[in-house]
Amino acid sequence: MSDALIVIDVQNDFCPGGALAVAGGDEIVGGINALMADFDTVILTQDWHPAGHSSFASSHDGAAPMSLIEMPYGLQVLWPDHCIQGSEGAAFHKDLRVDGDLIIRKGFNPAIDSYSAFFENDHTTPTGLEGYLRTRRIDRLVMVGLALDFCVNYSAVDAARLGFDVTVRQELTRAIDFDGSLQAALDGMQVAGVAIA
Ligand code: VGL
Ligand code: ZN
Repeated sequence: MSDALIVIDVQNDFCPGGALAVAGGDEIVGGINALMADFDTVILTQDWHPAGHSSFASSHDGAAPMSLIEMPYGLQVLWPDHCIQGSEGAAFHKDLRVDGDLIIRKGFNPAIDSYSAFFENDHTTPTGLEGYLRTRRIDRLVMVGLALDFCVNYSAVDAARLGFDVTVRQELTRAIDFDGSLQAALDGMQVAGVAIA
């Protein structure tokens, strides 16, 4: 059995100056690059939405960014347009090492958002990452990246539920921290059995 580093969404739109900027999002790049050297397997994820994605406030008449909407799969935050496929905002931070083993894209289904690297937000449509890890006999995961309270949180909780041993290295993450989302995420990860280091 072995381990993998999963680097979540270190993309321009989540860094200062981006469309959905996370404060200090760019500060973690150097530390993540250094940590990659400790892992045989490095996996990067990339938020990858088509224009007009249903998670964008601009796709819903009169909806303000950061408001909530009821979707068929549950409550969804409506975000500013971000990480549109092929755009500069969707590109990885320019200093991030991208010579990992696998890049997994998510959020490309127009009707369902996908915070987690494992399942879309309906919690059932898989991305395929679980199969990749299991067939490569990887059972321990370390997660870093953006944003701690959304995509890192959802990925870590899903991985723990699937039976992986999961550690989030909090100093190599940054949070959006919107409406109590950071504390809720920390509590939820703890309940799910995720180690926060
Ligand atoms: C993310 C909101 C919308 C993230 C992605 O990477 O945490 N957050 N899309
Ligand atoms: Zn997104």
